[in-house]
Amino acid sequence: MLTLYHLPYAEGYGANARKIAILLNELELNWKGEAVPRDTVRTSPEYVLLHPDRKVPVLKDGETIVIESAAILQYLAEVYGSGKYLESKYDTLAWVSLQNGLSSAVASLFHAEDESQKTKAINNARHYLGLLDDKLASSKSGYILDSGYSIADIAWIAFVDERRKERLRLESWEQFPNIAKWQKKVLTRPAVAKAYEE
Ligand SMILES: N[C@@H](CCC(=O)N[C@@H](CS)C(=O)NCC(=O)O)C(=O)O
Repeated sequence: MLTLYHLPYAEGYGANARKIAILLNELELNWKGEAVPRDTVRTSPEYVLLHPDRKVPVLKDGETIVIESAAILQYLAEVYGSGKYLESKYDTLAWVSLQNGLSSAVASLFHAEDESQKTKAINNARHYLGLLDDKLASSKSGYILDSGYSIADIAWIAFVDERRKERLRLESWEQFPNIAKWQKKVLTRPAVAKAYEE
């Protein structure tokens, strides 16, 4: 049984934990979620032993603890998927890594203290969305990598949602037409839909 530590639903399940829930569902693994209150994540002396930067997600697999969403996605794809969803390995990992740019921009937006910092963060986030949109424009599979659906799609889809659309002051995802088309395709996958219900 695998355990995914995440923030409680009421505090926002969290895009990073959702990435892992999607992949656990895609791989049809036997797993359970364990909600950790934000206070515990931030202050408990035990939690810092799990994750030195006091973040979720954390995956527990028997005695093995894996932290950081990118590492967890790779771990699951390699250990339980025999490389499934990690076909063009280094290109896939590059796009998982590029997604961090969007995560950082969204985090700076959250912490922005004035309008100028907000604008800077929004422009930075849009820059990363632009990279994704351009990449999708030339995709042969309709997913990020020409080789097909991968953990890169999973990393990005978790951040392409209503909440972030509003924060980034986008009227619609159609402002990035290739992202909008890709979003519809990815959201129809049962494993993805299920991770939004959990
Ligand atoms: N680089 C980390 C980022 C994880 C992260 O930012 N998690 C947020 C929730 S999505 C968190 O743990 N926040 C704890 C807090 O707000 O104290 C990853 O990719 O896993």
